[in-house]
Formats: sequence, structure tokens, C-alpha cells
Amino acid sequence: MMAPIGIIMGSQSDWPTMREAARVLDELGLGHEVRIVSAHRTPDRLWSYGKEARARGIKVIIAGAGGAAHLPGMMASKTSVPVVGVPIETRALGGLDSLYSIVQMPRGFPVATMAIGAAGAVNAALMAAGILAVSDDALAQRLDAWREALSASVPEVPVD
Ligand code: RP5
Repeated sequence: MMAPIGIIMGSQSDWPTMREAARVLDELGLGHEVRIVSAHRTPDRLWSYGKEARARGIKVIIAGAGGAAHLPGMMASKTSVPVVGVPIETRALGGLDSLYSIVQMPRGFPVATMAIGAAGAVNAALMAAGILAVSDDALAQRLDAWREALSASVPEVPVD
């Protein structure tokens, strides 16, 4: 069966961050494919990925990019499949560049923009799971269990 979630990123260098999204999807038993798709270096790949995504059965796209981070927004321009954007932390500007590039979409083409870095990647996976869980009760139960396990792992008292 086709993976319902596409994780795409602008570069191999984004993978250590985006791998966090893949790990959470694995924990939730959610199928995903992973591809490097760069808005600048492989624009034709971006175009065909966006053009074919819905027909291929992709239901949510998680897109991570850093710097002049045009990938999530351009993907949202090419497909109406929901795009969740992850701003990658950058050395020069700490990821604020990525965040601003992704979040300030013009009216009509939304990108659901997460926090900068690994927390954003994890939350992108949880957001994608939440979207799919609207019409999948078994997944909703797994997502609730995941959240409960996280709550249960938080100690009441800090240790030295
Ligand atoms: C972006 O440029 C990528 O998403 C990456 O975050 C950034 C730097 O890419 P590399 O030069 O490390 O390949 O397109």
C-alpha cells in the first residue's frame, strides 16, 4: 500500500532533523516515504512530486528546508495536499531565516509551519498523524496512547 505521508527535505544535511519526524511516524505505525526535493537545486523534481502527490495517495506532506526555505511554500503552490513545514536551524541566522521563509505565505496557499529544528520535526509528524486520525479511529487511539506515554514520562519532581 502507498505510504500516506511524504517527508521531503531540501538537502541531505536536513536529514538529522527530519529523521525525528520519521521516527515518530514509525512509533505511530504510520507509513511514510522520504525524498530529497530541493526548490532550487531540483525544481523539476519538486514540480513532479507536487503534481503527482495526490494521485499517488499522499495525504500529508511534511517539508523541511533551511535558509531561503522555499520548498514547503512551493509545494503548497503545486498541490492542495496539506503541507506541514519544518524550518531547519541554520548556522548563519539560527533558523529565523527558515522560519520567516516558510511561515509568511500569501493568502490562498497555506503551510502549517512548525517550530525551528527537531521539536518542529516531531510536531510535524504529530500534526500529520492528527490530520489522518480525523478519519482513522485506530490511529487516533495510537496517537492518544503516544501522548499519554509522553505525559507519564514527565517526572513530578526534578532531580539534581
Ligand atoms: C536548503 O539549503 C536545504 O533545505 C538546507 O537546509 C540548506 C543547506 O543545504 P546544503 O548546502 O547543506 O546542502 O535548500
